[in-house]
Amino acid sequence: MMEKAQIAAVLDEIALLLELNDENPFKIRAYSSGARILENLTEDLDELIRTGRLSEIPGMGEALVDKITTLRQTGTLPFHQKLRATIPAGLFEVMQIQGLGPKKVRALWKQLGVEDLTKLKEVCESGAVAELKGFGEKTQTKILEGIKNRVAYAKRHRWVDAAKIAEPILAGLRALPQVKHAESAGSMRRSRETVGDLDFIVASSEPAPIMAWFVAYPGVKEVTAHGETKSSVRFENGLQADLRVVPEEQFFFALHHFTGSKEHNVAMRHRALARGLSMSEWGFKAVDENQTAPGAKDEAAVFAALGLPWIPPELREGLGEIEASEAQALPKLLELSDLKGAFHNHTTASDGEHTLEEMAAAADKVGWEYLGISDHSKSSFQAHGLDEGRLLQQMEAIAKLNASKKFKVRILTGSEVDILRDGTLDYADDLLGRLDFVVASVHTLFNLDSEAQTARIIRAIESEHVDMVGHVTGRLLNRREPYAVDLTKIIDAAAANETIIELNSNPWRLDMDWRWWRRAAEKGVLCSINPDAHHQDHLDFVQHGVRMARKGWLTKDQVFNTRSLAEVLRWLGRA
Ligand code: DGT
Ligand code: CA
Ligand code: CA
Ligand code: ZN
Repeated sequence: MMEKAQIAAVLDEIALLLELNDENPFKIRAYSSGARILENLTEDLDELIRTGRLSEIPGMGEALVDKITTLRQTGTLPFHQKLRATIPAGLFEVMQIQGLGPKKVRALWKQLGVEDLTKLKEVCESGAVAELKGFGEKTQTKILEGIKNRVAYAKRHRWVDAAKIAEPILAGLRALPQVKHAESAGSMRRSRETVGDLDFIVASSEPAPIMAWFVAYPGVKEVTAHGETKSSVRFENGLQADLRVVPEEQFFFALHHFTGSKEHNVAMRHRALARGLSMSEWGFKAVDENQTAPGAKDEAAVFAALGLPWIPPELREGLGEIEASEAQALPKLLELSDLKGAFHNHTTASDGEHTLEEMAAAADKVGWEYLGISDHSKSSFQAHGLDEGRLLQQMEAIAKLNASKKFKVRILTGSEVDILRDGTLDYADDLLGRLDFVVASVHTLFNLDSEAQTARIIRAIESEHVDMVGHVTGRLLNRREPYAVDLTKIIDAAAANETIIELNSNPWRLDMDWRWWRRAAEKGVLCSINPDAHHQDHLDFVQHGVRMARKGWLTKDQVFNTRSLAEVLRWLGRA
C-alpha cells in the first residue's frame, strides 16, 4: 500500500514528464493539482475510494481517481512507468541544474539532442545553446556554471556554517530604516542539523531598497533572482538565500509558513480548514465569505486562532507537535541557562589545545559549577592517549588544582576510554573505579557489521564503571556516515543499565541524532550535553547540543548536566 505523500510525488512526476513531452497544459495541471489535493486530504483515503466519494472532490476527475486507486492498491502505475520510459534517464540530472525547468530541458533535448550532463556541457561549450530561441549567451554561461558547481549547489550546509552567513545579514536587514521586522525562517529557524538554503522574511511597505541592499550584500557571488518582493542570492560556499518582503499585516503568517516544516504546515492547514479558514503565507481567509478571518499581531496569534498554544520552531516537524499543543502537553524545552557544568573535555594531555588550568579558567568564565575532563585512553595513540601512569598523574594534578581553590569550578577526573574490539575497555576496572566519571567511545573499527558494533557498545554500556557512552554513531555531518549500529537496542541497554547517552555537541557530530531522544527519554535514559572540547572556545559548543536536545523534545529533567555539583556527584556515586 502506497502512502498519500508518495502517491502525490508520483502525480507530480507525471506532471513533469508530461511537460517534458509537451502535453496539454490542462492535463499537466490536473496532475499537479491532484497531488496538492491529496496532500491536504484529512479524510481516510481508503474510505474515500471505497465509497466513491474521491471523485466528488472538485478537481478529481475519473482518470485521476483511477490512477490514485491503482497506486494505493498496487504501489505502481503502468501509465507512469510507460511515461518514464519515454524520457532518457540522464534528463533527470539535467533538470536539477539551476535554472533549467522542463520547458528549457525539452528544447535542449529535442533541438540539440541533450540526453545527459555530458552532452549538455558539450553543446554549451560549442556555443549551440546560446543560439537556441529563449536561451542566449547569459543562460549558456549560467548553465555551465551550474554544471561546474552542481555538487556544491546541491550540498546541504551545517547549521553553524549557515548561521555564520545568516546572522550578519539579519542584523543588516534589521538596521535598514524601511524594515519593520526581519527574521530568518526555514530549516535554520527550526534548528535542523543541516540547512539547504536560507529563508529571510521581512515586513516592510517599501521593498525596493531592501532588495537592492540584499543583492549587493558583500559575499554574494551570484544573484539568481531580483524581483519586487522576492530575491535570491548565492554565496561563495554555494549556500543560497531567499529574501521575501511582505506587508506588515502578513508578516507573522509568512514567518510561520516559511518556517515550515512542510509537514507541519500541511497539518496546520487541515486544522484551519476544519475551523472554516483557509490558511496560506498571506494569512487566513474565511471559507464562508460572510465571515471575517482573524489577523495576527505576533506568531502566537497564528496558533491561537486555531486554538493552540504557540509551538517552538524546533518542534515543527510534523511529529505530533500540534496534538501535543492542543492537549496543553508541549514539553518545557531545555534552555542553555539550565546547564550547570559539562563532561567530556580534552586537555593538552591528549589532543586538546589548552592545558588543564586554561580549561578551568574557561569554565569559570562560563560560570559552571563543574567541568569533567576526559582525555583519550592509551589505545588512541594518534590522539596521545594517556597510559595508566599519565592518567594517575593527571588525577593528582586535578586534585591539587581543586584544593588550591584557584578556580571556582570543580574539575572532575574522567576518561574518554576506548571501547576495544570486543567491547572491553582500554583501562582495568580498578583504575576506572577511581575516576569521578567515565565516557566510553568507539574510535576504531567503524566497518564492523551492525550486530557486532551494537554488541560491542552494549558490552561497554553494561560495564559498571561506564557512566556515559560518547558519540554513539560516530557520524560527521557531510563527511562520514554513522557506523552501522542498532540504536533501538543501545537505548534499551542504556535504560537497563542506567547509562547516560551523550549528546555530543561538536557541530560536526550532534550525535546521538535528535530524532532518537524522545524515544530514549521515554525509556528513562538521561542525556548529557557534552562539548567534547579540544579548545577553550569549544565549551560554547553546548549551545548546539541544547538546540538538538530541544529538537528532541528534551526537558531540563532529562538532561544530566542541568544538575548541581552535589547532585551530579551523588548520581556518580562519588558523594
Ligand atoms: P531546507 O532549505 O531544505 O533546509 O529546508 P526548509 O524547511 O527551509 O525548506 P525550504 O527552504 O524549501 O522552504 C521553507 C519553508 O517553506 C518550508 O519549511 C515550508 C514552506 N514550504 C515550502 N514549500 C512548501 C510546500 O510546497 N508546501 C508547504 N505546505 N509548505 C512549503
Ligand atoms: Ca530553507
Ligand atoms: Ca528556500
Ligand atoms: Zn571521542
